[in-house]
Amino acid sequence: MPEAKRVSADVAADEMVRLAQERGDRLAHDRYQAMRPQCGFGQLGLCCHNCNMGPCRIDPFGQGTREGICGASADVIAARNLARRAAVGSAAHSDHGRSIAMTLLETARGQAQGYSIKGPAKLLALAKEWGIATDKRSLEEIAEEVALAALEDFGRQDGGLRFVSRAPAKVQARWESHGVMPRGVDRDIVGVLHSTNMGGSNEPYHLLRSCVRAGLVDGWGGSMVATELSDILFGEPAPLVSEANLGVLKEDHVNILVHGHEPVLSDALVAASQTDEVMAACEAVGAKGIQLAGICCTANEILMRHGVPIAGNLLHQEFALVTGAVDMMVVDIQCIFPSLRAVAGKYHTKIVSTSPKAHFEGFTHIEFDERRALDSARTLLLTGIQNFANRDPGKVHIPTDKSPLIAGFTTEGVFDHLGGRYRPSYRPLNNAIIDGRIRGVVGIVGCNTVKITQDEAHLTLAKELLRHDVLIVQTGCSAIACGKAGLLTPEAVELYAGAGLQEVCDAVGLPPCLHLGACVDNTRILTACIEICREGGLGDDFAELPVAGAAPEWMSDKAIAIGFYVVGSGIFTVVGDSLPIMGSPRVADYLTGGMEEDFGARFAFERDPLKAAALIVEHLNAKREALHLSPMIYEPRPAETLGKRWRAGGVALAAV
Ligand code: NFS
Ligand code: SF4
Repeated sequence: MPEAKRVSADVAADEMVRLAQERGDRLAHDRYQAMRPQCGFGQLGLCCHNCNMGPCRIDPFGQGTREGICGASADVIAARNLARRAAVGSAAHSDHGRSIAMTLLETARGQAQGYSIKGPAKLLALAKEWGIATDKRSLEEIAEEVALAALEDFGRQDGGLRFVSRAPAKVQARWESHGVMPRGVDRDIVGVLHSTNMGGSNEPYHLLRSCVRAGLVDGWGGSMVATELSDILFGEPAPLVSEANLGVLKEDHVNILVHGHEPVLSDALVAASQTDEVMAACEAVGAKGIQLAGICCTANEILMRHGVPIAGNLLHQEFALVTGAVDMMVVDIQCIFPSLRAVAGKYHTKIVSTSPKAHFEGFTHIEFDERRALDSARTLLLTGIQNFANRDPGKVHIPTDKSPLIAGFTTEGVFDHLGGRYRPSYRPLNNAIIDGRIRGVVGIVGCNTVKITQDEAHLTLAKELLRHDVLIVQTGCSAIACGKAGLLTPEAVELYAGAGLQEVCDAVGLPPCLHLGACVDNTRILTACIEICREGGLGDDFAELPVAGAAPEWMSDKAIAIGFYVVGSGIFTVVGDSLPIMGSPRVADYLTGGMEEDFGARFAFERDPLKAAALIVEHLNAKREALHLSPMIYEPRPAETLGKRWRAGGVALAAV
């Protein structure tokens, strides 16, 4: 009998899974097993319920129905479904961006309690970029105008998004010539919903172009607004040390988890948790203090700005509850399982929803109001502290596993390190690529999924690329996966990096995988690529750079939107599970082939992380060759040395 697949590559998760089994808790992987076999029509993208004459489904083998009742083909149905999902993902990131812009506006107007402008340098830089006057004006006056300008891009009808002008001219030219120039965030998302309404667009390539546009308004619109304005409001992240995994929970502390995405709430919770009142309340219930920790992207947000430790990524939301030590989980929006109600029901954990945009049956709803942020945060914390008394010590089981990590890298900050403190520049990075020490830069991002062993694809792909001298940048649940596994530490250099990458990282003390933040911060990868182009020597188009993207365990529609803006911007991207379009060979061929001619890059679908790594290395090599770069200085590190202290024999460390 084949060995049963492990639920997780993470030992702490394993421990929780075993405990959950003993206790009869049903978790996501149990529900996944019960769901199998999953509907093949849905997986292939061949099910349509866009009107009430349906639902219609197309027989992928060409023997049954070949068209919907309205006559829609497999190609149309697959492309139309994909466009809708890209629009949903883009809407999620963009609405998050809108919240940040609104909070910045309220802060500037003195209407938001407890927030202030913590990233003045970023504010001034953005004001300059957007032609907003800064002379003799207060930070608040400037911030008000910047926030209003950002909000304008949501409702803009024409003229193009402000951030589009950041993109290299060749990238913009491709968008123009293929009719996907992003116009306005809300407009282009609504546009997809309109086109995919019954009897709307029925030409697959037109629909696929609208997927690209829906992605672009995310990456160059909503998400970029979220990143830039979060830096202004909450401060620009700087490298800091913290920890990740369930071992960060403390038996003698009130453990409060924040889960979700919008940092507006989590940032206020961090501020409110440091008051004397909160400490006194902890003491009153017999707790030594309060331990805040994060799940999913809100975890990344407060990690990179405050060093708050990470409890885990997507699938850890349930594992954390099985510890019996979580007194409250505060959720806002996105990636939150409604199952938390049932899992928490076996424990004392209080699950509190806070966003006006997301209510959950059975969760306590305490709405968060950013105008009274500190009061709201205080109420939430006191609720959690009170619940400490209800903990059943007999059920408490906290795994000891946790790993140190470094987080808080940004486009502006990271290369300060490479360039030395007084010479912030991308020159050293570009040179390391040009000289053949670093093969290229790859973003490994995205989710967890129950369909494969949690974290395993992220880790295998990362290690395989590191041994090929690839510098890795990370966000989202992928960054958390690597954080839990110790890859976000300088020590990982010796354990996994090839000799060239070792030289570069060792010279400046960088980890080989750089944590750039939450999923909206994938835009930092775009802006880093802009800087690489600007620095010179590696081409002036994203499509020329030896860079790539990967989302080996993707599950969310947000990942589809990200995929489209990354590929649509000219960056080759490998996703694990194929996009749900395989029932249409024409759509699949375009995404994995024809798209390159139009947009400078294509998708690849590859579930095996070693094969995905091979595709990426091959791609980086091809780009290097096209740029006539030097051959790599060192052979790839032998696979059998991974995880062991290693240095290429007899190689002198060259100055970087
Ligand atoms: Ni990104 Fe972050 Fe995680 Fe996936 Fe969900 S938390 S926004 S969508 S699961 S990486
Ligand atoms: Fe069927 Fe066409 Fe209606 Fe879709 S839009 S459900 S294919 S009739």
